[in-house]
Amino acid sequence: MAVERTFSILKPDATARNLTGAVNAMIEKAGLRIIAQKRIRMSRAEAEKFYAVHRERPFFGELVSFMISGPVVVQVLEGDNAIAKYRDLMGATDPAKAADGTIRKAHANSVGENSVHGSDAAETAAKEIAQFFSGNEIVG
Ligand code: FUP
Repeated sequence: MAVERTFSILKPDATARNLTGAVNAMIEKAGLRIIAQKRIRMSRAEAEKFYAVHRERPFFGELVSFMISGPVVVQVLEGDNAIAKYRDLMGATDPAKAADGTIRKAHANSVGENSVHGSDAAETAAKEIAQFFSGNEIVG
């Protein structure tokens, strides 16, 4: 299995409830290594750029407002098959549909306030990591 890197965000609903450590424990228990991490306040421009793929969707405005409503923790995760592994660990977008043992089942409030983001493919992972981290901030 290939060692991959993926981009993760602990969203404002997670930081507001002091869940950074609880989510990180689930990430590490799943065998993923947190090889870069910082707590930031996203600007509106950064959030709009990050979610540009969703700009025509009806929830875009609400999504951007939520992502800038409080601190987020941006991360780079590394491990075997990291992209799919983290998507599995996150669970379904809607926490009501998320499987037991997933981050969203355990912690998410709603489809919008769903605690975590994870890249969906290798190309998006590379692009998302590059938006928030420079090479010397990533220590594998
Ligand atoms: P996911 O890949 O599971 O994070 O989900 P999507 O890429 O489909 O959606 C990105 C974000 O848009 C979600 F995390 C939350 C938000 N969203 C909504 O607010 N409403 C929706 O109906 C779908 C997504």
